[in-house]
Amino acid sequence: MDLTILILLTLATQSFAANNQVQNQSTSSCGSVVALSEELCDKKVQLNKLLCENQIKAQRESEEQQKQICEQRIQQVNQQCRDNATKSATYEKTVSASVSRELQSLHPGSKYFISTEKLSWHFAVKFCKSNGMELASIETEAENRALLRTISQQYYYWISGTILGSNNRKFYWAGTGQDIEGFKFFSRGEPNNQGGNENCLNFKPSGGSHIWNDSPCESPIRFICELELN
Ligand SMILES: [Ca+2]
Ligand SMILES: [Ca+2]
Repeated sequence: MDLTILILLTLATQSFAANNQVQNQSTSSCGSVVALSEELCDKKVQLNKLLCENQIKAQRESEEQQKQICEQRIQQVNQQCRDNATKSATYEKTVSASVSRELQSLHPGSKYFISTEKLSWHFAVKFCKSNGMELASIETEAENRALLRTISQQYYYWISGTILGSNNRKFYWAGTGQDIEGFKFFSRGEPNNQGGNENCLNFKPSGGSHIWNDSPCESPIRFICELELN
């Protein structure tokens, strides 16, 4: 064999072997990358699956909470309706139909009957009681203001304040049995027990409005009944 051809053959053989080695290394590296990618994909899928499951769970819990809140609201409304129906039934039983139609909601917690006929304080008490109410007791400035806005400026009106049965001329509300303490609306100089027999309280016309005043219980004047709702 020619020497030149022998050298060429040797070089070609070495080059072929080197190429094979490079190709084998490259194939092995690609396999690792593919395996890694698949593993990442699996983890990504698992992670998304977990996220979805958690979202669905949170949504279910939220729906359950909303359902419970709705059920509680429905129960409360039902209870209020039942209470109102009971109140209404009681009220219809005790207050006569003719008076019931004239009751006015002037102040929260009570309804009021404002008379146009005139009676003594005792007969006014009797009228209110026989209709399931009491002669009005005025515990607060707001209640007093509400009545002042409504009653006629030119008339006296009995309210339930009195000293009857009191040893020390201390006024109390006969409608509730409570002493008249805290809020008071007497004009200056009242109660003055003029003539020595002013034992019952009324609204007395004064300066386009009214003030509290003591008068003889026998005087026939208008009156205010109160129906406490609580
Ligand atoms: Ca009252
Ligand atoms: Ca007086």
